[in-house]
Amino acid sequence: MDELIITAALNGAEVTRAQHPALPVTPEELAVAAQEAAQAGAAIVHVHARYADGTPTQDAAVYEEIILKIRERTDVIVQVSTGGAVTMTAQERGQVLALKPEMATLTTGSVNFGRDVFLNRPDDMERFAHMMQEGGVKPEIEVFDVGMIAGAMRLVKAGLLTLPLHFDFVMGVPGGIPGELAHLLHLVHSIPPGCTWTVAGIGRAQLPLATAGILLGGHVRVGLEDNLYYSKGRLASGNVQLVERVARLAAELGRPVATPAAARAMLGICARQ
Ligand code: KMH
Ligand code: ZN
Repeated sequence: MDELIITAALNGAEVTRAQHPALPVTPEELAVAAQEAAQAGAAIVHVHARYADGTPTQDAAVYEEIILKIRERTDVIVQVSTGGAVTMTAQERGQVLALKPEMATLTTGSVNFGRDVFLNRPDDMERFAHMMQEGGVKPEIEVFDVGMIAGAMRLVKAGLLTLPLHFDFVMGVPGGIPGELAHLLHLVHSIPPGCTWTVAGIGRAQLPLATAGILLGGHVRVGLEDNLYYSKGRLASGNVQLVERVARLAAELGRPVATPAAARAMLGICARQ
């Protein structure tokens, strides 16, 4: 099996400081969090920009500051979000792609998201995919339900995405695919040969699905965006604790953890300055 790529989803757009006091929000906090996550074994950090008061934003200037500050500290892969927050328009969400980041998320379908709707119209997905293709940005296909794999394949057919793709199975969002092992197996068997995948279990699904991801030859995403708890009723101390647990599990299960350089090679990413 390939080395294990751990992604740390550091903050998300919807989680608040009130829910977790260690949530990184400012560019400086995100840079420190990225460095610590990388030291704990993360090869990728998935980041959402926020204004200083915690409000989510897709403002390219804020993302640029985050990326520059992370770059001063670590060579971890910085993956920005085109998903943004459920309250944002697609126009807002796409602003970050002007930076031509080395990696960005792309959700290939719409899904209920708790009491909200995470809307991804075909025109917007096509526009994001086109911008990523033009900018040499490696997409990570966010799959919140199984039909989104077919959504990605439509973009491949349209010439807007290129195989092999890298998928992230986000499992356990209320409204999306439940975080159960049987569903993970179905997702894994539904992607084309040669593609890579990672799994992000939401809430209590995080630990069992991370373990399954390690065993099945996939990769793993953990972090405060997806899960605030270390165990039932006990908040995680922060992103590092969640990353460290995956690195420990991987060591026990015989999967070495990938460095950022190894992850870039596996995913076909060219490092940016
Ligand atoms: N905040 C969610 C609505 C992504 O980063 O691309 C979307 C999300 C996915 O977090
Ligand atoms: Zn996200």
